[in-house]
Amino acid sequence: MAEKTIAAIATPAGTGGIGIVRISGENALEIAAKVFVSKKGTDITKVKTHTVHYGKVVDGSGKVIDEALLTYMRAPHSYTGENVVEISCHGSITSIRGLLKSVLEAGAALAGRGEFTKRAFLNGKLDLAQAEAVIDIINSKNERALSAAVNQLEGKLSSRINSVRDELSDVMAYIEAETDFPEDDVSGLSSDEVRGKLKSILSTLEALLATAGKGKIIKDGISTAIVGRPNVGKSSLMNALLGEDRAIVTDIPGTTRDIIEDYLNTGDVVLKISDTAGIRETGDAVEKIGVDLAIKQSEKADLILFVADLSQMPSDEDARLAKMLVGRPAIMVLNKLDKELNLAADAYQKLFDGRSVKVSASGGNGIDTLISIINEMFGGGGIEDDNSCLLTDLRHTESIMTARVAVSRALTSMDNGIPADMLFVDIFEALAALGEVVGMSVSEEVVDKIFSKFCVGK
Ligand SMILES: Nc1nc2c(ncn2[C@@H]2O[C@H](COP(=O)(O)OP(=O)(O)OP(=O)(O)O)[C@@H](O)[C@H]2O)c(=O)[nH]1
Ligand SMILES: [Mg+2]
Repeated sequence: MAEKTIAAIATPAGTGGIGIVRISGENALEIAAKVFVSKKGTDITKVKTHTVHYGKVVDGSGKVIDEALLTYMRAPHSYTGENVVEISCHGSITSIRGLLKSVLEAGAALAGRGEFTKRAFLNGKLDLAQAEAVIDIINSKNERALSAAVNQLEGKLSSRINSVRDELSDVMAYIEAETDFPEDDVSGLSSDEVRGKLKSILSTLEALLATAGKGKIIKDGISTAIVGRPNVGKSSLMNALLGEDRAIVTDIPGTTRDIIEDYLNTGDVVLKISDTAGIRETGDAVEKIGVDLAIKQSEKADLILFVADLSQMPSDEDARLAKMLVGRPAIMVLNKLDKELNLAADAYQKLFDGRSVKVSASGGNGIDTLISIINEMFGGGGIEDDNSCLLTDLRHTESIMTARVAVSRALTSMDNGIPADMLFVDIFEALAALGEVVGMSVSEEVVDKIFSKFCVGK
C-alpha cells in the first residue's frame, strides 16, 4: 500500500517574510491543486517537474487565504524521493496555518517529527548517518559544527564506513571459502593477507574513534566549568564572558547554589559555560549539594576556569582546589585585578602549575585575553585539521567501538591459530555494528527514535 501523503509547515513557528508548507507523497500534486489556483489558469495537476507557479491559495469554500508560489518536484527527484510540492506564502501565522489547514482538508495527513527526512531515508535518498546530519545542520551552533554536519550529509563518514564494510565482506568471503572448501584457495586471499586486512581495518576504526572527542566539542561546545572558592567572582566572570547579567552576584559567600549554564560563541569555538557554587566545607545542607555538584561538573568538563581572588592571599581551599586540578585542562583566572594584593599572584602561581590570566570580572579587564587563551587551546590547529570526517554522534561512536572490539577479537583468534570458521561471529558482529551507522542493520525502533529528535516539517 502506498504511504499516505503528508504535509507540514517547514518554516519556523512565528512570523517571517515567507512561510512554506511542504507536501510529500503520491497525491501531493492533486492535493495542492485543490488549494492552489494558478494566476495563468494552468492546470496544476499537469505541471512539469521542477517548475514554479504563481497564484493564490484558497480554502475549501474558495475564499482566498494568501498569494503564493508553488514548486513541484516529481518522484524520485525530490528531498523525500516522493512527489513533493512546496507552497510558499507570506509568513504570517494566520496565512501559513490557514494554508496548512486547507492542505489537510484537501486530503493530506499531518507529518510527524522528521517524517520527510525519514521518508528520504526509507526511499534510499540518504543513509541514516546522512539523515542524522540533517538534524545536526539544523541545530549547529557554530561554523565548525555546521561544516562537520555538512561533510556527514555529503556522505564522507558513510563512505569511510562503507569501505571498511567492503573490506570486512572480503574477509567474510575468505572465512566462508575456508569453511566450505578448506583444501582450495577459493577466495583468492591468504591468511596473511586476511590478517593484514584486519589490521588495517582496526587502524581505520581507531583513527575514526580518535576523532570522537573533537567531534563532540565541535558539535556540543566545550563544556567549561567555572570553579573556585566562594566569593572569588565566579558568577561575575560568567556575566563578563556572556556580556549580560546572567548569574546573581553578591558579596555574600555562598550566593550561587545551582549550576547555571549558558553558551558563548567566541567566533572560533562555542563554550557551554557552567557557573557553580563556591567550593568550601559547609554545614549548610543546600550549599553542600551545590558544592558536590560543582566538583562533579569540574570532573566532567573539557575546560576548567579556576577562579582565585587577587585581593587575598591563597587559602587552604585554593590549595586543595589547585591540587584537585592537576593534570586537568584548566586555566587559573586571577580575579579582582583592580584590588591586587602585593605578592598574591606569585603565591597563586606557586599553587598552580598551568596557564593563568589576570582579570577584573566586574570591570571587564583581561576578559579578551582569557578568550584568546581559550581560542588558542581549542580553536587552533588541533581541531582544524581534517574535519572532513569527525564522529559527532554518540550512536556512531558506540557502534564503531563495538566493531573495533569484534575485529580485534578476530585478529587475536587468528594469531592463536583458531580455525577460520570461528572468526565468522566476530566479523559478522563488526559488519552489523558498522551497518548500524549507515542504517543497513538497524531496528525500526532505533530509526523511530532517531527521527523523533527532528522537528515537524523536516
Ligand atoms: N573589586 C572587584 N570585585 C569583584 C570583582 N569581581 C567580582 N567582584 C565582587 O566579588 C563579590 C563576589 O562576586 P560573585 O561573582 O558573586 O562571586 P562568586 O565566586 O560567584 O561567589 P559564590 O557564588 O558565593 O561562590 C561581589 O561583591 C562582586 O562584586 C572584580 O574584578 N573586582
Ligand atoms: Mg556565584
